[in-house]
Amino acid sequence: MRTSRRADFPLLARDPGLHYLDSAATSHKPRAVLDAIRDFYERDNANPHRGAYDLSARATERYHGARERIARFLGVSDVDCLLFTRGTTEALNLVATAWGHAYIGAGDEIVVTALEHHANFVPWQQLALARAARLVVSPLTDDQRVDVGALRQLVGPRTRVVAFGHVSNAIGTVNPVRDIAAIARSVGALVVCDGAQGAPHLRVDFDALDVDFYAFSGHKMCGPMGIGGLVGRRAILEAMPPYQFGGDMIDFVRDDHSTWNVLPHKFEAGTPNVADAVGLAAACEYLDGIGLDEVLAHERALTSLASERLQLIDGVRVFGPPARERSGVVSFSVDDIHPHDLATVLDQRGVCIRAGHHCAQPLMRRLGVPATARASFYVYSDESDVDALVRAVEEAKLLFAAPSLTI
Ligand code: 7TS
Repeated sequence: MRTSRRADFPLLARDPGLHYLDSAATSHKPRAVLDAIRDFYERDNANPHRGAYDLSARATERYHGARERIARFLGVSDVDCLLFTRGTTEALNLVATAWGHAYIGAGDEIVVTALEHHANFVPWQQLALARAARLVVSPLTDDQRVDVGALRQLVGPRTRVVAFGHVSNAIGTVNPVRDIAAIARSVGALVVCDGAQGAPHLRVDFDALDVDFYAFSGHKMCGPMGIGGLVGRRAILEAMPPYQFGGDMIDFVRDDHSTWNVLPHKFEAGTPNVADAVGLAAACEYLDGIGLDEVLAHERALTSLASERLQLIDGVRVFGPPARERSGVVSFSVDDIHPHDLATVLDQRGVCIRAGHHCAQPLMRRLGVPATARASFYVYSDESDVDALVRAVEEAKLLFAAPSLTI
């Protein structure tokens, strides 16, 4: 088994008894990222793009340097087409609102899959409601993959958008992005990929991916909270109206109308989050230092081990495709124990898992469960985390089999 990088993560290093298995919700931050943020504030802090003084020019340089570094990480050659947002949620709302209200009309169809996180479901649902369009939910196979054959049947001449996740946060299914994009392209639909769980774990090469938009969150990939982005195709971004209005995003403001700045500024109204962009660039440097192939191999080894060992426990059901095909997620249920109760027992043993619908209620309905328990792994996880998880689930089973005992 590969070694973990726990020592690089101050929060984990200071608490050896903590088994953090909720990285799909947010990852921990390596020292290099924390140092980069502090360094920005200590040396270069100023509002970029505005001041005529050297310090502001340095802040501007740091901001654009960060954009270039993150673009390189994601395989984006047209750097100004990487727009910073607060994260995936804001990025997807940007597309659904700015693009959607410009191009979606009555009777049009928007296709999403039944695997989606609410952030890639509700904005499209609301757009469809506002424009009298139709939201079509593409079904899944029995092992919770996108049913590509069914999707092909669903798209047609009225399909304007196909929006889907790179990787499911709830069960770890990795989607065939190019196959889905090809189906969307065959009818001329916009291709939108939610990369919140893709960018942290898989090598993303935006230029080769054949999607129109790719959304991501920094905090799930070793970066800080409050920064993420949207990568888009230049022609589409230039033709789209802005999302928010204010400082930085204008060219001229007349009394009766305004004109817009060039990319990326047109979509970045207001003071940008420079420090966290710098932090995210450091996170990309950190992950590239490990290598994305190694990141995935490491977490898949742990995911396979955890899935195998959990499935040996009577009454445990693991959802989704086989572990070797998922990202670092094990979503499971234990007969007769509600996932919330399980998570509480595990927490008392220092094991942090997520219990609930994982912001994927359409998926939970299709699984026929209100919630699952989810353990998710990342670069700092190791075999001792799997041991602690399995041991704690076994203990929870014993506790709930003996109702007279209190937890
Ligand atoms: N899309 C996917 C696939 C996600 O996993 C998440 C967050 C989002 C969108 C939204 O990202 P945000 O950074 O804008 O919040 N997923 C989770 C999760 O699985 N548990 O907590 C947040």
